[in-house]
Amino acid sequence: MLTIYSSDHLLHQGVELKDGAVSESFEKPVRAEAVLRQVKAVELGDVVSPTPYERHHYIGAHSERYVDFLASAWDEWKATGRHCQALPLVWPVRALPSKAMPRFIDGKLGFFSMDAGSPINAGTWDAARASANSALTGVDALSDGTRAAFALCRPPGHHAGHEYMGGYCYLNNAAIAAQRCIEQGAQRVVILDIDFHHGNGTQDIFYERNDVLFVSIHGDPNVSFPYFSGHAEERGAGAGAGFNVNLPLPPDTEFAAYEAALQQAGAAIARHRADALIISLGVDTFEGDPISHFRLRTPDFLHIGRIVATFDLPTLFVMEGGYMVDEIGINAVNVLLGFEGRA
Ligand code: SP5
Ligand code: ZN
Repeated sequence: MLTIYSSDHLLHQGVELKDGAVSESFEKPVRAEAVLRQVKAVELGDVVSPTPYERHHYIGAHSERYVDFLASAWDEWKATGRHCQALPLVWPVRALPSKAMPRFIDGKLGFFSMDAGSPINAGTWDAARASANSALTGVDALSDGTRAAFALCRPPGHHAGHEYMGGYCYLNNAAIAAQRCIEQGAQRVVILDIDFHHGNGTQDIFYERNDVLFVSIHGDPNVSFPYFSGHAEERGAGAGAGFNVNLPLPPDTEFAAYEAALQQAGAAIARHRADALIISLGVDTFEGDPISHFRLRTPDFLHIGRIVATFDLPTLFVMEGGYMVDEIGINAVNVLLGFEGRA
């Protein structure tokens, strides 16, 4: 299987507000390096750099003003004399009256975010672009007739919505890839999100569309991030009614219950008769993950890959979360090996 990877991800290294203090983010550079190391160790296949797509390829999944914000946020922040990472501190919650975009960077940061989980620093935009471009390059591989490809994206993308960042995400790599599939002539696409966290951003982007089916298996939002998205009752709206499928599971879910949800996802995917499948591949469902609450084990990831292969569609894997650095490589690559029937 072809892997698309860019070392530009190293340009982004975030902070995280945790237990009342600023610390290193769980979403750190060694994550992608560990996955790349395992890709090479098992000789998964060639590793190539992404094609340098321009920013108009991100529009559609995202709004133009949001992409403009990401591109200029660091310069605007720096122009105020600050050199630390830029974080939002005020948000337009339900009861506040204004829907207008503020002009000042501190206001824009809140306007274009869902949480304080996506800090912006000097290299964030370049890293986010390389990540999205890796997913776009994966779409090209599928268009050329390849059965499957792996976009080793970092930073991740599935919490980023049409007009907001959050949860370590800036550009929604999987959504940008799906949008390109459609623009290249695919009638129907499925995004299956198996990251522990609900892919609220992907849901947001496609909620009123019937061409891209979104299916997500994740921790119940009553008790797990992102808390405000991911309930089973969210089924899509307007033309998209019925084209959003959420399968929340309780804390401590083990593989038996997870597998049942994955088969349920498979049934929904089969009904959509899609031309392509995009997997938001998070491995924070692992039992040892420091921020998540499922109990999958390393061999279970092989089995996930085998089940995804039975969906029998051209498949693009897009890396999302997974924070147990010692195991992220083997768990992520196990999904790919299982898919290829290699283990
Ligand atoms: C892509 C992805 O997986 N994003 C996840 C974002 C999660 N952000 C919330 C993290 C909350 C961390 N809580 C720390 C608990 C430590 N025991
Ligand atoms: Zn996650």
